[in-house]
Amino acid sequence: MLSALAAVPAVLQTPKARVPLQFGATRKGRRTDAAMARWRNHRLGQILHFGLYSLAGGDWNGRHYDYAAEFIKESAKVSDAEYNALTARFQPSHDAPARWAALAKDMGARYVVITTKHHEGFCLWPSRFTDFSVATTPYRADFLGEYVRACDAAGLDVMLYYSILDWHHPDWRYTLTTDEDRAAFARFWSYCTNQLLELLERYPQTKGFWFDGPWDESVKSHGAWTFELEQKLRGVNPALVIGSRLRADETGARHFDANGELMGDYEQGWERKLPDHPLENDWECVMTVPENQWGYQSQWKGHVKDANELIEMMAQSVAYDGNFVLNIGPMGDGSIRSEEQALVRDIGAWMRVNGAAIHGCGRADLAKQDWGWFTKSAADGRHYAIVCNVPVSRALKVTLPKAMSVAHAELLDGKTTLRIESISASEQRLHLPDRAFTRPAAIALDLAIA
Ligand code: JFZ
Repeated sequence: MLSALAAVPAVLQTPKARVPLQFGATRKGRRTDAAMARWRNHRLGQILHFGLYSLAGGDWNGRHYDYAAEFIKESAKVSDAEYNALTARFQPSHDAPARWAALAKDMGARYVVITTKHHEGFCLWPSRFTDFSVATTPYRADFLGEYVRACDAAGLDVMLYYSILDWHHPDWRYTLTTDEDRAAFARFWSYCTNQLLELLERYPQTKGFWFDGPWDESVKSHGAWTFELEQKLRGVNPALVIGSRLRADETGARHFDANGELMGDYEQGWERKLPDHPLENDWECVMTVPENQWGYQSQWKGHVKDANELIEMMAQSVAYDGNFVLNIGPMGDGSIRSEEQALVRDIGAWMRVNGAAIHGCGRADLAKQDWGWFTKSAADGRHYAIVCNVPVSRALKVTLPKAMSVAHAELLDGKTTLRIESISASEQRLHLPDRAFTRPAAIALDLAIA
């Protein structure tokens, strides 16, 4: 049966019927322009969740709520009036934006994503379209603007996170069942459109939008609107990088249209997980440190990742052609907990020595080895090995295609040249120095092709 099918020439096999779509993907394959290449080469980013929830840290009226702390309004069933009263306490220190930018820079991040408005609806910029913003808090100034300027000064690209889902706006709907719902939601969509255009006008250096919260029936049933919104933003700045999470098509398919094609510039569904093979599309993973914190959470729950684990996730992301973005949840006063500062410092120290194996690198098209990951520089084709599991023997077994071999191997840390031992036509051993490795080791490789 199988062989009979295989004998039919491909052109005679009935292709899967394509769904005709007006609001599906606008492009096949990756974007090839300079702005997208720049985003792709960043490879390491930082995402910040900051809002009124950062003041609560998962605590409400003497009780602690373990769930993701930015959901406190829902978890603790806080009334609108009580929640809105948090604005009276919103007064982060004025040097927070500069400190945060320095922290991202320190980590070796090349771009940052910041929550301009999370599900709670509170805006970090003084929006013309709502009073529920930083303008009506004791802070008063444009917090977002100060952060964007600080990032500019530090040479970091800024992407703006914007939640469509909005627990504060009276016209937000989860479902649209009545004409009144539909009219309200149309007003709500104009509100979002106005705010996004306002953000672009205020912060023209914005490199892209990171949309969130578009998963409810109300948005899904308006695939056309998500299409039009994306087009409108690209009309203002065609270089914008916009992930797949905003989009639905007219059939309600999200991220990928009904024909399986990616909508938007990169796969934005890699949330706290990584793919197990290189992807054809651009993609980005966003990762939390504990299990329950995007926004500041006073009590971390579950497994808390350490620097080595995060460095390995970053290496895997690069090896599989994606970007890795680490989340930080500053406290309401703008300070950052010591555990996160330590992680950032440790990752940064590693990046300063080994960053060449990450920035501007991607998949190497070499078989995965037991000790870690191969990456390859897009600029000069140089290969790197990132060793996350150092063998007790200190001997790395390297198996390459028969015609290929390692001609030179040098640790990025210490510039030590490694002794190379040939085992067979396809196998070599790279001998690491006999010292303790407390972090993954990155090795620059020169490959020879026979
Ligand atoms: C969303 C938000 O609800 C959350 O607060 C945070 O901002 C995060 C970055 O995004 O949470 C999600 C969204 C999508 C998935 C999981 C959590 N997902 O696709 O698995």
